[in-house]
Amino acid sequence: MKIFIAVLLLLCLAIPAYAEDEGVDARGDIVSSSHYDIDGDGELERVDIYLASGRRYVDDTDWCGKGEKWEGEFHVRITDNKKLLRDNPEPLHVEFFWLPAFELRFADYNSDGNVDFNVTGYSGCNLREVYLYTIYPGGRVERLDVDGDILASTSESSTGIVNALGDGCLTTQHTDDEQGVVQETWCWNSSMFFLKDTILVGGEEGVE
Ligand SMILES: [Ca+2]
Ligand SMILES: [Ca+2]
Repeated sequence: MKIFIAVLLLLCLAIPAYAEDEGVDARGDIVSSSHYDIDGDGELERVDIYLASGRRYVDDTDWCGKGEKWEGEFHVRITDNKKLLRDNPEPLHVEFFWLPAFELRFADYNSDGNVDFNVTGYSGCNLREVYLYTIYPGGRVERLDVDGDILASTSESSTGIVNALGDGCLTTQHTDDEQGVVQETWCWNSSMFFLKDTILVGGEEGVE
């Protein structure tokens, strides 16, 4: 009888632990979770990037994109005090994100009053491509078009260092294998960003 009770107790203890593990698995689909007051009402909204379809796995094929990653279609969901504002159906333009999860950097890159963010996607062994998105006050997320490719160095995380200059222009830096560290200035012309200026800010010693 004592053994029976002991087994019963163990089972009771095991059930909540299992339920918690299930919860961890569900949260494992969230690639990025950040907070920002997107509508300027003084209350923070939550901005989640999640894997809408695809898989989380370890890519052990020998290439620069290997590692533990989420791969598939990523959506952006905005919630306000636990109420869903908008689950955006348009996927991000990124095929995969490496772990771990990350927080977004927010800024108004094109100075139109709506906050923006960026994510970076694989663009070869030494580079990431920076994708810019805007969030409208109701939660709609749209990509900000770019006439060309904005690049980031591989040392950056899944969100790149994009400096908003406050006049509709932004700067980014990346390492070019031949030139060294290159700084680019991109400016918004009311419909897309275009490359305004490129300067060399570091010699070949800056090459990663
Ligand atoms: Ca708000
Ligand atoms: Ca903006």
